[in-house]
Amino acid sequence: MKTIGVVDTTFARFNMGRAAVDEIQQNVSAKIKRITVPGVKDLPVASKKLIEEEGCDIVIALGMPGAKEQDKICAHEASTGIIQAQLMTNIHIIEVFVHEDEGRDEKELAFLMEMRSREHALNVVNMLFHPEKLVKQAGTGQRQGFEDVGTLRH
Ligand code: RDL
Ligand code: RDL
Ligand code: RDL
Repeated sequence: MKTIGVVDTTFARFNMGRAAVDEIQQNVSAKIKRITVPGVKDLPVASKKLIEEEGCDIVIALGMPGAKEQDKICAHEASTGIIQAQLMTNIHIIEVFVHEDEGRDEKELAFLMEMRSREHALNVVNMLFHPEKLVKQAGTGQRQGFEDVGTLRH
């Protein structure tokens, strides 16, 4: 059986990991290893440990960069680390970031955090079990959370 790693943060203002686990369980039967770390900068090593020590075949790493300038820098550093962990392990770590200032208000932010977590969880399921489904979506302007933007030419 394939194993999917799920790592999220206590910094986030919505339980992104729970949404991702729920979406995975609704779509596929896989083993899930879930952990939670304090913030986005802790996601890279947590993901790498899920891969190397827990045998995960893919990982979904979820977090919420805050709205301040130092949070944006922190998020960029976290992203760089997540990419490095992928290159070191040759395993995908799907990064699900929702910036706190992407929502107009708390209601929209919560909606976005839930929907982006779920839509990327589905991407993870498809990457692992149905990669041909992503090829079918090539060039279609998919977005996670808000509306897809669509293709330029049919
Ligand atoms: O290793 C402990 C912390 O440094 C780590 O958890 C950081 O990711 C925490 N953190 C910040 O220090 C910060 O300035 C976070 C943010 N901003 C942020 O915007 N989002 C986070 N963590 O998830
Ligand atoms: O690992 C899953 C995603 O984080 C990853 O696919 C990103 O490349 C998706 N992405 C963004 O998160 C973003 O803020 C993309 C863009 N911007 C972008 O401008 N173009 C992309 N992806 O192809
Ligand atoms: O065009 C509006 C948004 O798509 C754009 O602002 C994106 O950069 C928003 N975004 C992120 O900032 C991010 O860190 C997205 C993702 N991750 C993502 O994974 N998928 C998105 N947008 O559709």
